[in-house]
Amino acid sequence: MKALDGVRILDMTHVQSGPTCTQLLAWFGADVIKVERPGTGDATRGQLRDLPDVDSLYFTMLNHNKRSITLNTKHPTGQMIFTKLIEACDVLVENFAPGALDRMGFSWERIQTINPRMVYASIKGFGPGPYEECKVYENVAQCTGGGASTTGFDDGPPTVTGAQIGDSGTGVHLALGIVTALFQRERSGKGQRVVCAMQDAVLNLCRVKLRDQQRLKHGPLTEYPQYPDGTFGDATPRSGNASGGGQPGWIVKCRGWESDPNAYIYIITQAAAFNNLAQAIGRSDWVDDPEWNTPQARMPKLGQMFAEIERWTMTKSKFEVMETLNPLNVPCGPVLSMKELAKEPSLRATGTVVDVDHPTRGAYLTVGNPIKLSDSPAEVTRSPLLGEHTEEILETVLGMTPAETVAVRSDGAV
Ligand code: CAO
Repeated sequence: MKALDGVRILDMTHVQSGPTCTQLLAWFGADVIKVERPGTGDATRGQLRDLPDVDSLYFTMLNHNKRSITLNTKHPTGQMIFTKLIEACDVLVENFAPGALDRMGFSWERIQTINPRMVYASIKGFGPGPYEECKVYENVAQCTGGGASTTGFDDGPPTVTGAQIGDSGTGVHLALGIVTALFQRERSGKGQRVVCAMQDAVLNLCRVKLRDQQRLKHGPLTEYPQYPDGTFGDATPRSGNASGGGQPGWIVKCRGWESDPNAYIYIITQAAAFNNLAQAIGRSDWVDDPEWNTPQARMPKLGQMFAEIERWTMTKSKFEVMETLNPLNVPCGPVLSMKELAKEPSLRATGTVVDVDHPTRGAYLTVGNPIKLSDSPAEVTRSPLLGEHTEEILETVLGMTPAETVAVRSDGAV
């Protein structure tokens, strides 16, 4: 048994943000029916292709464990089928441009009339306000949600991160909204509207930077690399690799950094383990030196402190540093490349990185469910081919006869 067994999702999502959400729900056991436009389907099937005429990795890695039905929801017969699907499902998820579902004729009011138990969940770029009609992609959200203005180095331009906090970050938020609404439905018997704006989700993930905006009024941000010699403006600046928490941290070079772009490690100089760290790097003199042996004394010279630490880390590989410092309770983490992560045995063992077989592309590597439930195992099954389950869904979910499915196909609705 899986946690969401019996929950049926009408998945109108495309690109990355929405599919991330419904993929998680599928891993938890929901029956996810992905509705795609006949002929083309989700645009990502054909984007960033590495192999000709084969669903892209972009698509396959975001649409595991789902079924695909092609359906023209602007065609009258397609709309009749879509109405029946709304009746048969528990959740409708979409991330079209604002108003797209209303333009198809399916407003929230109409959806509630068709199925009062329906949870209707959407991702949009912005919430209500001046930008609510805008179309939004990942990096637009990173810029408008506070990620870009606070990422990078002070003397460089705003920078977006590799982590897809706008798309996948919002998808994860929406998944929580959906299961929360389903939980409430258990008691109220009613569905509800769930909306998550990408700007809001990114800002939520940048919460500590809004914290720093308010701290700025009361003096410089002493853990930022600008302190004590640089200047602070009136907005939270970019903090380079400084830690966002109360314990100073930085990325330092390790042996081989000259040729290996990832020969680095992040080290946090947690106060409780500072003496251990000082001894490990050959600076036992810091332990009794009032210039160094309190967090307050170290604050104005974090640059000098990390330079000293780096002198030591540069003599070791990032894994040797990890092996030395972890037993001393010094939190640290090597900068791992995608190549290293793909080979990491512990991630394979837990199913976080898995091989999946696909009928037209062959085997490929993907990220499995990062959320582990002890009583709801999540095996990863391949993404569906375009319309692979059209007949199956029409017949088993909607109870149509084979003759009726032939008719709706020749009608051009599927
Ligand atoms: N049958 C018939 N029509 C369909 C259909 C189907 N099965 N599926 C989609 N369509 C139609 C939609 O109804 C819409 O038609 P109208 O413009 O006439 O209403 C049209 O296809 C295109 O939808 P769209 O405007 O959402 O697509 P786009 O490529 O222009 O924009 C995106 C893409 C992502 C910018 C936009 O959907 C958006 O802003 N979404 C919300 C924010 C979001 O999730 N962004 C993350 C994207 S991942 O980086």
